[in-house]
Amino acid sequence: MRRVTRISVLLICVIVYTLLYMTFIRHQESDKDKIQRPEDLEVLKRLEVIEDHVKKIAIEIRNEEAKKSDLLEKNVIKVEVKKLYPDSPLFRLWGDGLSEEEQKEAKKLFQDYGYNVFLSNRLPINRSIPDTRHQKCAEKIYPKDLPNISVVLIYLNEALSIIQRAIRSIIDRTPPHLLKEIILVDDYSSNADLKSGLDEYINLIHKEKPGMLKKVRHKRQMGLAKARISGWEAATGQVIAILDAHIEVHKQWAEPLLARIKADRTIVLSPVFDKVLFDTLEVLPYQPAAHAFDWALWCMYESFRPEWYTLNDPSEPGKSPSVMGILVADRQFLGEIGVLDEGMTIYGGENVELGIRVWLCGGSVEVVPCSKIAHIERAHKPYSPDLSKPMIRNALRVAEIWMDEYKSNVNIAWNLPFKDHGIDIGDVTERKKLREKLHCKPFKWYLENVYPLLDTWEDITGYGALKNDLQKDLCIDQGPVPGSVPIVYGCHYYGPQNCYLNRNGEIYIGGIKSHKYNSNRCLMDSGSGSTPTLNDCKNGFNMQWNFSQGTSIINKNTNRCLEIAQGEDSYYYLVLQKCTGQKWRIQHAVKEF
Ligand SMILES: *[C@@H]1O[C@H](CO)[C@@H](O)[C@H](O)[C@H]1NC(C)=O
Ligand SMILES: *[C@@H]1O[C@H](CO)[C@@H](O)[C@H](O)[C@H]1NC(C)=O
Ligand SMILES: *[C@@H]1O[C@H](CO)[C@@H](O)[C@H](O)[C@H]1NC(C)=O
Ligand SMILES: [Mn+2]
Repeated sequence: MRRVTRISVLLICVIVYTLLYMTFIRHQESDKDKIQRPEDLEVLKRLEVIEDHVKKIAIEIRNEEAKKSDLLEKNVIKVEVKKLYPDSPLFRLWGDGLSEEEQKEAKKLFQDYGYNVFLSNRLPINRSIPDTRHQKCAEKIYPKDLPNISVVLIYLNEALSIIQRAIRSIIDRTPPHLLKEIILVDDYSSNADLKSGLDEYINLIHKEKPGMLKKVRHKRQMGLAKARISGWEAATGQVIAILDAHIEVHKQWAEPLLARIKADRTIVLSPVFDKVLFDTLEVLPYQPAAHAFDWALWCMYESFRPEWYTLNDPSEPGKSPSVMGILVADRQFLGEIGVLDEGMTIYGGENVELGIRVWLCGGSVEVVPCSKIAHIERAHKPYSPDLSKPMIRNALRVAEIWMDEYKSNVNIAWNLPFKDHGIDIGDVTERKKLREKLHCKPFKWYLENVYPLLDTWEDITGYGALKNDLQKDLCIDQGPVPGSVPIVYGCHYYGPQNCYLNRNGEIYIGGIKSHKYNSNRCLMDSGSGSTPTLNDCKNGFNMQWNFSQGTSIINKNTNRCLEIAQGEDSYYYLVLQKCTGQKWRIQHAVKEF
């Protein structure tokens, strides 16, 4: 490719990327560390392909330039080094020219940490990162007499150089008179270099800033929520920032946060994260967005409320339903409203709990666009490989304490029984007492005033697997994706077989969306042929069915029944036909319907 064409391809990629990204932040669901829902993975995958493409072209251009000058200098051609791990995500875009020994070392470190420690160890601890803020941010003037801040860094088996870089960036990019201390909370890491290596670094920093760093080490692993609480307990500044340790703060990150809290001590804040790629450690800017969640309590990005867009100033703070995990608050105010829920285990849910509690008990939550933090998105995480178990437990706990008559939406989202899910959520009496003591508002207020985009699911009457009495090991399934033909298939009870009934007589197949701006896929009788189809519930017709537990499923317009029939190949097929009296049952009934 000639250079000019290449650059135009690069430009087009960047534009497509931006467009996709804008769709993505509306629908995306991750906290930077949390798992994506399948529908978001699709967009994410597309984004990644384009991102890779852009990076490859950029690397090609760079390599060619480098090669040229190399050849001019030495007048020789370098011998190609064998790539030992062509399939490892670490070496997709990075690692050219490393010796076999170096590749082995890099691979080992990557397996241990989930990001490129080999490269991190070779980059300057005080590397500069691009200023990715909106241009208006640089023009803002903040008061001189801001409250001081304690910064808490939480970690579990983090690489030493990554923690050093976090510390260095905080010291270099926070005005010295505002930085009270940095508290390192170690949730029982086992890696050796964090022991003596970190202490040496602390001594080095203390020559320049005596007493700046404090270490809190857990004697056993206590999980994210408790680690954050330990940091809060150790802090003495007026404001506390609780951050991950795989971050670098950007220029002027603290001032906009401190100014906001000086103006109103009841606001809990989040900076905007930029993404640091786990392989090249390059910084990819993210646009500001609100932090929110679905009914499974997975985090996701969300648009701000309409008022924020009316302001037409992307540097202004925007109200947010919750935080993704990183949080900044008045230290005493955070204490008054109960810091974090100590009853949360391992990972997940604690950030949503905080968001709901702050809003219901007298405060509010904002995302501050002029405060930016670069955050490494790991390829894999240090806490348990399957996070859904602790996630379900913590989500049920949040529901029980805070969600009143809406609490069973969490059961619906995780396909648990409506009552008696049998999962131990720990003791919630203390947290319920706290809610009473603080005179917190009902959850309905939160849904109406803070997060009206969340669908209340009040019309759902049944959910789970939908089975025909004739073949109880077969379940209705959304069928091959993409596609719109539901099938019957051996029951496995995962997402594709999750069905939902609502009061209108609609039947969603293959999942339910948490947000009003998304629509579900409804079972439809097109009126001709014998094949049932799935269609957007907002666009279809013949989507209402007469069905209650243990009866036939009859289309209210065509009067045909949804039934199963055995084909010549002896497999069962899902068909629409004249009713023969087949009966269906759905796994969980919300109440008698
Ligand atoms: C990093 O630190 C070194 C040594 O103190 C210094 O010479 C250099 O200018 C610093 N680089 C940046 C980007 O601040
Ligand atoms: C920081 O804030 C604390 C708590 O208000 C105060 O006691 C202390 O004097 C402040 N420290 C500095 C260095 O300003
Ligand atoms: C639904 O079916 C039941 C019997 O199965 C019948 O009594 C009822 O009238 C039907 N309702 C509608 C709206 O078709
Ligand atoms: Mn993180």
